[in-house]
Amino acid sequence: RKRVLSGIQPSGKLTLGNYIGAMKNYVALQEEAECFYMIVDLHAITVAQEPAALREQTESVAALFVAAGVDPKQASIFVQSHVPAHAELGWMMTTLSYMGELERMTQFKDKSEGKDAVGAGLFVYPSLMAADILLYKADLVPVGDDQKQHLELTRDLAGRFNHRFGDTLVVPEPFIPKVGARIMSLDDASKKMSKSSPNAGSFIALLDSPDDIRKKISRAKTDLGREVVYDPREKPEISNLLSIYSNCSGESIAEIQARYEGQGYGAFKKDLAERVVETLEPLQRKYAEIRASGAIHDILRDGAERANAVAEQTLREAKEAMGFLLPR
Ligand code: AQP
Repeated sequence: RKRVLSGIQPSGKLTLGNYIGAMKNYVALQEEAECFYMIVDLHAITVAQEPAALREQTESVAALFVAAGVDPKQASIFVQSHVPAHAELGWMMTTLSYMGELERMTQFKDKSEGKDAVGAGLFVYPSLMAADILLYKADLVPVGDDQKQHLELTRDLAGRFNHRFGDTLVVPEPFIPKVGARIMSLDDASKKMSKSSPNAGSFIALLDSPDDIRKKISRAKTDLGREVVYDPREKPEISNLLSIYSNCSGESIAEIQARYEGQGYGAFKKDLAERVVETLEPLQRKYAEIRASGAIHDILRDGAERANAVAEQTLREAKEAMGFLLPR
């Protein structure tokens, strides 16, 4: 069986972008592969987090995984800081990373732009992400398009490690959805939809109420003209809304385009809002049930146990290969 690893930061309210770009594939992969899905709190603190909010969001993201259809019996759901091997191999990967390659990461450039105090954690984020993946010897990593560059670095680091210390780590492949790999912001289609955006109108949170969803979509920016056509270069805003529609309804972009021919943006947006509401309603219902049941702690304990078993083994192999004296 192939092994799959992916993670999401508890750094805000999960968005429709996280769902379409990553979580939908979590569910699709769990039957055929051995899956590890984690809530990456060590990554979240690369940007300042309020402690109470971090704790609440960590639990909330875990419950959202289950609500979205991840089955904790089939897949291991766990919190990154519950598996100490991440921090350890993360440090080892940091020592193998070059400043130059980390400086080229667009996420670092975006998140540090215009700030005068930039945390070092933000800079070495990709080294920790490499450790996350390599600990599980993952074959596949389901992520949105924005993580492609980090995954490329993970592949380079695994190759570098194996070259210097002998074959130890598995070089992973990205698993990126065809439509919706990059859901854009509702107020600016040149930026990805992001949970840490200061403008709540720019994203749809998975737990937004139906009315909020309707409001946000009706206010979403549109391009000049009135034709609903998919053309990311000339009509980036409408194209983004079309790919959200297609992901929620399961129809092809061509089918949707044909339906709204000659109808203008208004009718399209109104229906799109309903498609999003219909997609999120069952998830929200299940989320409320899980939170009320208190089952999440057992799920996370179980997940961490399975994750630790695999991660500790790889860490031991990596330490041995690098020349660490293992305790006897
Ligand atoms: N807009 C998006 N479209 C498609 N996929 C997306 N992902 C994130 N945004 C989109 C995918 O979701 C997974 C989890 O991402 P993350 O929590 O590690 O953080 P991120 O990629 O940095 O996402 P955010 O929402 O923008 O978080 P913040 O604002 O906290 O940095 C990844 O697989 C990602 O590809």
